[in-house]
Amino acid sequence: MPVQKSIVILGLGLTGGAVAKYCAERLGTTVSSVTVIGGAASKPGKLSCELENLGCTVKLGTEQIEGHFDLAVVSPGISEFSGFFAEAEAHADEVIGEPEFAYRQSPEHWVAITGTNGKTTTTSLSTALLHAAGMKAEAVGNIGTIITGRLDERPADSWFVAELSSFQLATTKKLHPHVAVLLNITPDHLEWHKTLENYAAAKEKIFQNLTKDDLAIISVDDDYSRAICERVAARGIRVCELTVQTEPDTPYAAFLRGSELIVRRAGEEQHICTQDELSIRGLHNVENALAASALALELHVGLDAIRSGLSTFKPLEHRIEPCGEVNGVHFVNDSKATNTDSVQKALTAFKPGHIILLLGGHDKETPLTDLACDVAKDVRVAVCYGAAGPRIAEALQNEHSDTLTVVEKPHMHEAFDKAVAVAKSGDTVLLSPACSSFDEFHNMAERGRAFKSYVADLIAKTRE
Ligand code: UMA
Repeated sequence: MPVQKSIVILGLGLTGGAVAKYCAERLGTTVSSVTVIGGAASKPGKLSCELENLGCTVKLGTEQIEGHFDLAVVSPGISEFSGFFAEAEAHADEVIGEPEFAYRQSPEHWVAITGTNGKTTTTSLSTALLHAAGMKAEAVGNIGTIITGRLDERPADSWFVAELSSFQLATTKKLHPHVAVLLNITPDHLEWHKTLENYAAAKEKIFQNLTKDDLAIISVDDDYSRAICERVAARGIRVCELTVQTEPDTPYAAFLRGSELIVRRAGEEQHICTQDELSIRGLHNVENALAASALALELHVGLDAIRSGLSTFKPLEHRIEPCGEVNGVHFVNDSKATNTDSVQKALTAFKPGHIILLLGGHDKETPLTDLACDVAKDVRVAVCYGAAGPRIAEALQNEHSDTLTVVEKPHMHEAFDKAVAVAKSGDTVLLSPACSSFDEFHNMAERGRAFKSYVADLIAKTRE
């Protein structure tokens, strides 16, 4: 008779729902009881009814836990420093997150990818490279597919390519991928982690169980990642240094030489392709492609499959996504750029002096000095809008650039109209807002779709 565990699940979103269903199906075998605590804002709905019908106890509108449990599984949105999380620690023998839970159920064939920016693209691209070689692989995790929800259908020889956020990594203990990637660390999510040090420490956990048989692919282009790279290498783990700024002299490295992408393994160089053979644009995407190639080579994918995957991969929605052309002006949706670092990276994808940039939205109050410096260098007209518009406009004006014009508009639609009015043939109108969208939209996807609808309307009007 297997040991039966009592399980409490915190959060009633995608994660909570999937873990509760998985556990409910095992009631009476490996699970003795399933309790879901929805959180202060949770209300009855379709999911809570479904879980009750499956035999779960569902508590809504509360963060209070009663009784004691063998295991708590906490949704990633719930901060480790919150009272809700503390409740789990007080009422369960062990507290873990969902990727850790899924890993314990099915620990074979995992690779994992984290970083402040680029992790979704790198996860999708890595999966595409494995598919190009005819391998079974699925992109899971923070990308939007709950890992636990895929366990039952997982073929034995299939790889999980897991995008893991800092929230998810913070609650991992045994999770042990064969290849782990860290793309970059820049300030983000401080409301959850409280300090940048905590945020970086959570990301570093992706490497905590790696052994000498595994490969760590780590950027050396920012201070936090470089420090992690040194610590992981000091443990005797094989580390592939990832960079678009230098040429490392380490036996494992993934770097750019001129415009050529090169991955070095055990001292031997593999010439992957040139920058213009990639289907995705911008220097940050070169880094993503290098990371995905290094990961694929470790899993024995051949160079032909890698090259074919890199040249045919389609940009993801809302990430430097081309969405139309009118009178020689190109429109690009980069609504996913919700922090300044993403915008600085997006700017590298376009011709300096020919960019009309839409910036603004909900003000995260992050520093703007570095962003303003790059915008002044590359952008011809910056149209600032929304709640953060005035603060961004002021930061840009403080650059006193002769080549940059700064304009303010109240909302994104007026900002778009202004961008269209000033754009000339050969320019790119780029929505890369550096802010979250909550002042005007529900989320970044709704904002991106709104931008695309403005472009579609403009195209329709020019055809009339
Ligand atoms: N809840 C509370 N209090 C809180 C937070 C959440 O009670 O402070 C409860 C509520 O019941 C709420 C539920 O938890 O309904 C939602 O849980 P959640 O916020 O953890 O979200 P999920 O629906 O489970 O989705 C999560 C990720 N969300 C977050 O990390 C905030 C999704 O990433 C992820 O795709 C999904 O799991 C699958 O792994 C989203 C995200 O914004 C896209 N991620 C951040 C990012 O990419 O920057 C990290």
